[in-house]
Amino acid sequence: MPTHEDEYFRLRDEQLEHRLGRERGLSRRELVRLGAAGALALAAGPALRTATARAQAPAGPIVKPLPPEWFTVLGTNAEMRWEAMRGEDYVTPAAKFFVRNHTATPLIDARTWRLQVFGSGLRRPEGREFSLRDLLKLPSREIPAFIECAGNGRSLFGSQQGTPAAGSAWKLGAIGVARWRGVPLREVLERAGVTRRAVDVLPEGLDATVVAGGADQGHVRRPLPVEKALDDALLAYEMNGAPIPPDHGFPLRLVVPGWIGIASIKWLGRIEVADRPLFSYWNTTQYRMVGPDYPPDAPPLTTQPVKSAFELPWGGSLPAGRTRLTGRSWSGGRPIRRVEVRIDGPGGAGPVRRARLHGPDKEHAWVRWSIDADLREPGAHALLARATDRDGVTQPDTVPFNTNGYQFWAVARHPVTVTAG
Ligand SMILES: Nc1nc2c(c(=O)[nH]1)N[C@H]1C(S)=C(S)[C@@H](COP(=O)(O)O)O[C@H]1N2
Ligand SMILES: [Mo]
Repeated sequence: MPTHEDEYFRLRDEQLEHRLGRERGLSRRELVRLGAAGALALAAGPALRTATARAQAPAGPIVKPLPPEWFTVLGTNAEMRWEAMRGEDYVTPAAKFFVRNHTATPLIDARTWRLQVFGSGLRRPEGREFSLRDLLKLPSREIPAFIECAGNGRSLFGSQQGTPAAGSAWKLGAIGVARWRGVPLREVLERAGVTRRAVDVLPEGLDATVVAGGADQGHVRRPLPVEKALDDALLAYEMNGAPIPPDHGFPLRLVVPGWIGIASIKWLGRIEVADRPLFSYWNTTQYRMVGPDYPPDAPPLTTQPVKSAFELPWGGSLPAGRTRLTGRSWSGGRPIRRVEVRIDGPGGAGPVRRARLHGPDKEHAWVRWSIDADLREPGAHALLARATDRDGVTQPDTVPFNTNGYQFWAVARHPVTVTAG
């Protein structure tokens, strides 16, 4: 019987073969002749045969196809169009999952790749290395969790509150939920000899270093407190039951449930465990609230607030008459307790009605909901959904401005035009 890891590497070979065939215009026959190992060497060149895996230069910032009916491309990022989730099951298929890349997706050879765990918070600071095979032998867990960019909804600071914020102009599609399988970070830290003196854990990506604010900020990395690292952080090697695709962190990404997306470092190469607080561009200059309503030393952002989205095109049209509106709501804290929907039309605000919740309502993921509407008046409408989680946290009508446009969690006014039936 094939072991989990045989299956894993077989799948990877198939994926690689498929992608290389597309990229290089090789036929399946030619690829089979080269063999998976040959195909790998062709992809990577001699460098990959050294013991430490290195990221390879990718063709573009994102490897997977980005069909325009599913995605809006924003620089090196791709936002999911919410209408792509309509009729989908609980999770977002990997093919439809948004991508947020500071630079570009690296192509990494899983066979030579190693994870280095080191630092002053370990019994032996030189630490140890783990291969993917090592990790696959450790106890695994599968959890549903969203990855959501802290800047999701940023453009609504401008369109809804009249105060545009700097950064990628996401609407609400910088989120997806997947089933992530991997090794709890705790298992790896314990095997690496984490001590009681450990304070911060710093995961670092193998993608290119980031030039920002006039300086090279180094590799994408962001410390998290050892408490969260030992609690529910997961070193994920599977997304929705298949190896994580390149764009989402192959061969290994961190998943930090409930926290802003930047915590979930992709393409992990190194994890420092330190006996003192650690800092990077991503927990000092970035990902803190800066604005007139925030103190000058606001703490780094962690848990995501409560939000909702309709599974409809932004600014699309709906025929007048009876229609079923669907959407999803989520919270970085607790599962969702209720969702209230209001429809504002040319004649003013409609009544507030409870949406019906469907299926799973998991912590650190989302819940699906629906509501039947009867749209009578043609013209411009706004669809509003307000979610409340089980801690009683409710989406507000407005949120205080912050210059980087993080965590827009006010009730969104989703624009639609009702056309005469
Ligand atoms: N190594 C690395 N990890 C990263 C990033 C990155 O650019 N490089 N982007 C982060 C940000 S800002 C977000 S929102 C999520 C996006 O994950 P996704 O592309 O799988 O949707 O990955 C995070 N992890
Ligand atoms: Mo992000």
